[in-house]
Amino acid sequence: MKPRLILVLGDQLSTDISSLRMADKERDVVIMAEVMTEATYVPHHPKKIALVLAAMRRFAMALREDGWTVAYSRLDDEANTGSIPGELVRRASEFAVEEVIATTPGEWRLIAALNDLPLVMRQLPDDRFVTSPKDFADWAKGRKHLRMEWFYRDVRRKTGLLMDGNAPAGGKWNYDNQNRKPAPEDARPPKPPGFPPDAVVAEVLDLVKDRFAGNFGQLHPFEFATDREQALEVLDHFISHTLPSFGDYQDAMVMGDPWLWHAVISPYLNLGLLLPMEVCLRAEAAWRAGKAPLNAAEGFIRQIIGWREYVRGIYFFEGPDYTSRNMLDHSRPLPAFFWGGETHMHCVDEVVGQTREHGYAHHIQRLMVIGNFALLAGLDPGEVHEWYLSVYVDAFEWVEAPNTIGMSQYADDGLVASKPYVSSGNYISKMSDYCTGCQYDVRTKTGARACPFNLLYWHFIERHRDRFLNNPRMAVIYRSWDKRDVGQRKKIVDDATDWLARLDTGEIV
Ligand code: FAD
Ligand code: DLZ
Ligand code: SF4
Repeated sequence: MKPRLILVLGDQLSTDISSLRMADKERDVVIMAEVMTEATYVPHHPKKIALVLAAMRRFAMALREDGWTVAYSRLDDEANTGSIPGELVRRASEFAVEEVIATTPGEWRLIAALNDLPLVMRQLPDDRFVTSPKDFADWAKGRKHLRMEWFYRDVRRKTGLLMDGNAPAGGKWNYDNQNRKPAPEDARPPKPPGFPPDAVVAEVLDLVKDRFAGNFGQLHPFEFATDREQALEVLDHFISHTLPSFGDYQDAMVMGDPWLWHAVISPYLNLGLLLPMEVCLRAEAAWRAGKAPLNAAEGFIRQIIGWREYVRGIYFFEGPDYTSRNMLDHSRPLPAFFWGGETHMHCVDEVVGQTREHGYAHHIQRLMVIGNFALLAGLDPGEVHEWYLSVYVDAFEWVEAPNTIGMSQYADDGLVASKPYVSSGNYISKMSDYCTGCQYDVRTKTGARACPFNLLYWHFIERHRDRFLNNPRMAVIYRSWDKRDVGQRKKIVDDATDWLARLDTGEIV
């Protein structure tokens, strides 16, 4: 029998993936390829490229040790054609293969490229998730609103996670109202474990340094886990030391501490080194053993079987045009400070700086600092989407796009978010220590020292009046704004307009 090619992509590093399950160790050839098209479709953070390539190399080594034949293309191999389809065609000829078995990629671009190949191609479902795109489509059918909360409750029932019979554990589905505390001043959250580079990782780091030195982002120090064993160590550490406070301080932001009480497992989940159900079962077991409170376990599990599954459902349900949506008609280009240029806004500077250093920011930093600014300032959502896809080590389009286009930028007209995630500086001041030492004053509402978030918030509210006035969750905001003195309102909007004009001329703002 002729061999078949078994494709394993850089974010499909699970031994139980559907393509490998269908394969025959004696007959088939596993193909893995480091290629320039994947390394350059956006200017990825160097840590992200290094993480993906190092984890791919380790995974290939483990497969070989397990008896598989692996055709592995390194980025600098002379014969490397530079793309996944190119490598499939090249290897098909090398091994006299006519058929390719793949697990469906997590991006429309690559799904289409595989379908265009002059080879027999079988794309199997990626069943490493708790729900399938079909489950989501069935759930969505006939619903007016596709709200995450209702989806999440169905997944709780389906999986039995945090269920006592038919009822949610503790009597409530969601404990989010307990999860909004700022960090205590003397907090010392335990740092997640780091892994100093061994020879495999060091070689990849040299390659990335040579080829991608111009990309935004700091390559060293590199301490991410690059195989399942190390990823499990990160998970163990989180469950034992960090989960108990995860719920309480989930939304907190602190200067100089990027990780706080977060799990920092999204890169490993998204590469396939960890699986969503195992992670959730660990959190539930910690709660049932009395080692973590319910608000922490529920908050964590909701992020994974709620948000993570839901955004994947949205991505595949909405189709390839989702990333070009722009319902608010925003078109301002990304300011230079997104790529490390100077800004006087201390919060933005801090989160961009941390992103440059680590390729990581937690959810509230992404949503309520960077995303909030982008939405208030009317930045082009397509550019914002490409930025998020580039700069975070966990960024793959199926998860990044609905979070950016939908949740953060409201560019899908409220499909994901029931109201835009915008706030004045007050929210950032309450949840972080960023305003200390900022050149702007968060308590000042107009004038040169006014916090730009304060100005832009009302500019946003005013310029989108027609769209949001009748949104039930926004009505109270318009009522309070409209009660203000006309002159005061005009002054705020004029100051915001001036600030945006200065931003547009490239002045440091
Ligand atoms: P924790 O806070 O410890 O949460 C645990 C896990 O829950 C995460 O590892 C992640 O797998 C999951 N999770 C939490 N929130 C979400 C969410 N909104 N969507 C999907 N999964 C979630 N997450 C990505 O994995 N990749 C992305 O490219 C990405 N882009 C984002 C862009 C924007 C604008 C926003 C607002 C959020 C984005 N997120 C993305 C979601 C979230 O910010 C990250 O999952 C989280 O910060 C990862 O860090 P952690 O592992 O420490 O998460
Ligand atoms: C992100 C990424 C990078 C940087 N490099 C590779 C690569 O060289 N080879 C590969 O197979 N995958 C890579 N990836 C991950 C893919 O971009 C990812 O599989 C698709 O975006 C689908 O999610
Ligand atoms: Fe950010 Fe405004 Fe606070 Fe400065 S004052 S850190 S711009 S919220």
